[in-house]
Amino acid sequence: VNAAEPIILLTGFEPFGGETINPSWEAVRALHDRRIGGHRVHALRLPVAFDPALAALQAALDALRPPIVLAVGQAGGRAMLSFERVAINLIDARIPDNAGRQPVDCPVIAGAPNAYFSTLPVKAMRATCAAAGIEAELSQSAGCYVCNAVFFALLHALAQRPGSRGGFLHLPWLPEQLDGHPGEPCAPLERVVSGIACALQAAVDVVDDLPLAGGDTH
Ligand code: PCA
Repeated sequence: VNAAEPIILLTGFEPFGGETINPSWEAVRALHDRRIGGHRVHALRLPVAFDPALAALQAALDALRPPIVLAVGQAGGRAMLSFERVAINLIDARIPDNAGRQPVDCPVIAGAPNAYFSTLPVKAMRATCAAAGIEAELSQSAGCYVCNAVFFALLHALAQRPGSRGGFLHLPWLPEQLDGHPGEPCAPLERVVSGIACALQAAVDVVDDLPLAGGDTH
């Protein structure tokens, strides 16, 4: 690790649920090695499997010591980039993971807190995307499948590393996935890649999030 050029760890997932691609990996791999705000982006592909994903994430945190981590996943049906605010210590898998495991109602990490908030500035990230013409929203739930588990394990690990911050971004389908999901919303790859770059720039620039109103009323 070159201490003069800190790493932004940017994770995406392999395909799951019958898809042949995952927009998160397609987008983050396009940013591998990019320099953003004095940091170098390292893209990592995670399996959609509970234990292997957490192990791969932990290994990368140990090896790269990234001060900023953004994990990215697919959330088919969402209409725009969706910055997650909350990770919960709960797994309730509606479908088996890619290793065939389907845990129901168990903790991500036994004995850990019930929840963590994103430590990346979700409102500043959304505002930076909006200024570039890229629609994004905030989300209060990352679900209770592998994405939430990775988000939770990330924030639990970073809680022990002062100065390191982490967040999660869910993505809509890519246009080429709509054959199997007619009529659902999608976002083109170039827009998603630009949005992630904007979000990472905001994550570097902003430590205390902007006091912009942004919560849902329901
Ligand atoms: N989306 C799933 C897991 C992997 C992914 O890309 C989720 O939202 O949990």
